Amino acid sequence: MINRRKFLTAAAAASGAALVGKLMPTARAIGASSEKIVPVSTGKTESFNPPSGWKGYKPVITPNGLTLPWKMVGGVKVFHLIAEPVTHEFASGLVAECWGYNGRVHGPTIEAVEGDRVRIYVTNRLYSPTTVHWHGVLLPSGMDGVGGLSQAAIQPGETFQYEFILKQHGTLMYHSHHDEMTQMQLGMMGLFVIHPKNASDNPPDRDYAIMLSEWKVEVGARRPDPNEMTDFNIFTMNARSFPGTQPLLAKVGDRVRIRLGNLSSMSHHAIHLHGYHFKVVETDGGEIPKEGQWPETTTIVPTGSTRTIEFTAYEPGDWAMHCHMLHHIMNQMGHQFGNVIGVNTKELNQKIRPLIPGYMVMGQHGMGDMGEMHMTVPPNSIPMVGGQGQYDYITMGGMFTILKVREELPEDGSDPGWYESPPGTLAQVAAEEDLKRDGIELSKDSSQANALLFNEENLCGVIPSASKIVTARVKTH
Ligand SMILES: [Cu+2]
Repeated sequence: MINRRKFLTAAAAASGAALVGKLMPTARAIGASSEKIVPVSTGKTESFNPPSGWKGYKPVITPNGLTLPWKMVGGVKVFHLIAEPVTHEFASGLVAECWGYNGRVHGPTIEAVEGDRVRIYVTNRLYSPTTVHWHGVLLPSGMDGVGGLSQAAIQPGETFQYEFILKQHGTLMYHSHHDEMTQMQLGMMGLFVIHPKNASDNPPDRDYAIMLSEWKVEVGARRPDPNEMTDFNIFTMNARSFPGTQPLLAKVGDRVRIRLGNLSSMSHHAIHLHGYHFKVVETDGGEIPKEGQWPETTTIVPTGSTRTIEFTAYEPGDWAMHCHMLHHIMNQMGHQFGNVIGVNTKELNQKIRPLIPGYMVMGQHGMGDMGEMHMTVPPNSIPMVGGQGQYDYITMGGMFTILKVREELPEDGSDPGWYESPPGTLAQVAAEEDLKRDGIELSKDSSQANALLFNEENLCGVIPSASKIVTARVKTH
């Protein structure tokens, strides 16, 4: 039986290079690409200060992103989006040829106020037609941006003009609505935040905006593959993968709002925040009445929607915030290897190396090996997991970031560094006298880590006895 994916591959092969070349550039076609090389967008967080005298709202912070500048012309708020190829860095070591807006992937966050009349120019600097759809915004049908249905596509070199009055407030999005599969999987999307008219009444102390998305970037390739349907390998917050994600900062007592939008091709994301209970206060359909909100630690953000969460940051610390779909907190490579957890791979390596010099079977102790061993990764790719934390290697990548809550924060908004746990509040190796007091007896040989046995013997298929797993080390004074 031929599935849809195989069918598409077969169809593309059958119809030949001419069709492929016309429809979309593939990783292989990169060499022949006529795209202009632009500076690499590295996801630096930048703020935009509204023109002086403007008192409309407290601007959002887009970590690793930017708010689109605007100006007032005759009472209209004027924006200019430029659709163009962007060389984008997902995390240090992985750069890809994406499509975005104004030199950014994703596009800058558009911010306005309920009641504003906005005029948004869209210039197409791609070599493909495009349109922009204002996702969730209530507007006239002819401004909705669906190519062919609500308007003609914007041809390369053309500039279109969208104009409408914002009748609502909330966290909305914008994205290409022409050849959606290609253009959105190459990065053409952004957030559209509309503040309420009375936004200055009770703004949160910290207002963050994060777009969730997923990508397929073959190891070593520079072009995200828009044909991918299931096997995505880069999961991003504002188009950055951990350790490339910028931490969110808050001061103890701050009311924090985090706006989450999801325009992944195929996935919903279960965003989980450690250390707090939050409430979902808003979707892209509007505010949720107080009586309808309930406490949560995880919220599903379905693709094509937004969820806004709020909480008060009472507990200082370094708190993880990440997707709870476990393969969404991994980077590239993970799906390429056989499962060798618990297998002594020493002999296997020795047998394969004469054939493939330097070959190494990976993942003997689980996938944490990948980062910890500081293995060299293939050119233009990032390790499957994480980055160095304060205490150990953080064995997550992808859709993972850190909420840093502190009594005091640096004035300039810079990263305060790692959290120092007060005495008595940090998990550590158990002390011998504590074990004794609490009647926990460990057999003599159990102080030998089971992991050591794994290294010395071929344990393939053998399930170690529970007693051998209990402790890896015992702290002695
Ligand atoms: Cu996810």
